[in-house]
Order: sequence, then structure tokens, then C-alpha cells
Amino acid sequence: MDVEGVQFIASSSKHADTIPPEFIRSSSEQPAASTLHGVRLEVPVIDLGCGDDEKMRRLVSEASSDWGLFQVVNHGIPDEVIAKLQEVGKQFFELPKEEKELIAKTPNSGIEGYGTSLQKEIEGKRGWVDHLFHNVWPPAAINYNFWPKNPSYRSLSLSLSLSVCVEANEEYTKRLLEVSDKLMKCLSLGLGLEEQELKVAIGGEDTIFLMKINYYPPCPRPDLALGVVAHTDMSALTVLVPNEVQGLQVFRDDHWYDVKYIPNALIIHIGDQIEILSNGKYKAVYHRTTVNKESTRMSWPVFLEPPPELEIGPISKLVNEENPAKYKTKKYKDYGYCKLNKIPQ
Ligand SMILES: O=C(O)CCC(=O)C(=O)O
Repeated sequence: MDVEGVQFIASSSKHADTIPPEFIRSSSEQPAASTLHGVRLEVPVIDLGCGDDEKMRRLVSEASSDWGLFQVVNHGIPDEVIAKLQEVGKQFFELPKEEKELIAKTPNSGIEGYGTSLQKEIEGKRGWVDHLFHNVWPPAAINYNFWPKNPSYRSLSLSLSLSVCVEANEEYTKRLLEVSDKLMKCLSLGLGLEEQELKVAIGGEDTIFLMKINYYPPCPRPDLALGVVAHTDMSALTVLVPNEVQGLQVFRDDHWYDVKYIPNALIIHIGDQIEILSNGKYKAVYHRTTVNKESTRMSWPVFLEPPPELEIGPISKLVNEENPAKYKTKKYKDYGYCKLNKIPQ
């Protein structure tokens, strides 16, 4: 990695009562000062197994318009499948530094690989988080070189083999495809479209499922640092599994609030591409993460991304004289370039 990983910095500052200056956020961003304390937001919780499709569609559509974020329960992904996914991700981050670095991003590897910073940040600030990105679907988009494993098999105590990792990820992805199909249908019908229209608009069977594993080590000054800084996801939709350590915050009514997790629920974020396709009916959620003094927080978001060359803009059926297009139409790769480099869209 071109910059030192946060996990390494955290392990060498375990007993310190300060953190390097590049992690200290501006006073308006510091979580201690900018969070509305004592309130845990109860974001909508939707039962995907309730058997009442009409109700489920209405709730998904309302939550996506009002919050851009909701949690789903009875989603059909067994707890053991989620636990296995979490286990292999955790094992990867427990490997020695040099083992992890064997699958580090390089200037030419694009987004996939092990790394530490993503967005260009003002004044060189950094988030207290390391990550690993790897595509999990469709098969043509998978490059096993970037999957979590013990690449050289040198440390015998930690033999995280590629096959264990592939099995855990494939099992999770297979179920995730079903959950995301269900959600995309609800969202499409909620816009008055045919049930497959929104899925087709984000790339249909070519939609890329990009897994990210976030690793937020304990931080001596969680009052001053952030994990992932405030942003909306540039994906279409994000499906996230957290570990048990709280840390997700959403911005609502001019304040940052902690989101209360429901055990075993999946957290769903509406991303920029669905906001654009829906011409603003659905809202991408503005969110960030905080870190913890004692515990390691982890999360496993999967971003549903249109193929790079696909053009995304408001769906023509949703645009008319009274409701003109609020967003430009552009290729997803061009959108991503502007977003990551903080260039106006
Ligand atoms: O860790 C989380 O809960 C959210 C992560 C996130 O927003 C991101 O990785 O973009």
C-alpha cells in the first residue's frame, strides 16, 4: 500500500491518548461535537418474509423516498451463511501485514484489492478504516487475485484458503441475488414501472456486485476521528452486513444520528444511481461511520453497480413537462470518476 494501513497505526498507538493529526477531523465533523447524542434512530424495518407483497412494496418504496435507508428482516439468508462470510473476512484482516499486502491495490488494479483510502479528501485527511474490495458477481467480473485468502500459505496458524473463502462468498452471493431481485422489483413497481424495468436499467444480469470489507480497528480517540466520511453511495443499491459494533450514522433533519441495528438484519442503502433513475423520487442516503475505543468494527457492504459503459439518467417514463429531468445522463464510469475526484457531475 502506498500509505500505512490504519490497522498498523492502531496497533502501534494502542496505549496512546492521541491519534496522528491526519485522522483528526475538523471541529464541525468530529463525532463528539456533531452527533445528536442519546437518540438512536429507528429506521424503517421491513419484513421480507411477511407474505403480503403489496405491503412489502409499499414499505420499501416509502422508506426509499423518505429515508434512503432501511433494514430488512426475514430476508432468507441463513445466519450461518452470514457468520461464515464474516469469519473469512475477519481472518483476512488478522493475517500479517505482508500477507495482506500481497493483494494490495496497485495504481493499475482499479478499485479491487486491499487498501486504505478511497475518496480524495480535502486537506489530506484520512478515515480510521482499511478495506478490501473484490467483485463477487457476475462470474465474468470475478478476479480471484483480489479475494481474501492467505496468499502465500506461509503462516501455518492462519491458513485461510481460497476455497474456503470462495465457498463462503458464493453461498452469500447466491442468496444476496435473491434478496436484491426482490428489492429491485419493489422499487420498480413503486415507481409505476414494470417489475423488471429498474433492474434492466442498472445493467440486468451484467450488474456488478462489488463486495467491500471495512475494517475499523479500535481508536484511542473516537471522539475526534471518523471511519468512513460522510457520503452517499455511488452505486445503485447497497446491501450491508455489519458486525455487532455500532457505528453507522445517518444525517437527518440537520443532525447526525446513530442508527440502531437489529440483530441479523441487512441494512439497505439507496445509492446515487437509483436516485438518478427515479428522477429524485428515491433518495440516496447521506451517511458516515464512527469508530470505537475498545472494539474492532467491521462491515460487509455489497454495492450493486451498473457496468462502467452503461448510461444512467432519469428513466424517460418518469420525466415530463411538470417533472423535468433533474440529473444528467452519463456513463457510470464517468459518474464514478467525477465522484471520486470531487468534480461536479
Ligand atoms: O460500515 C458501514 O456501516 C458503512 C460503510 C460505508 O458507508 C462504505 O463503506 O461506503
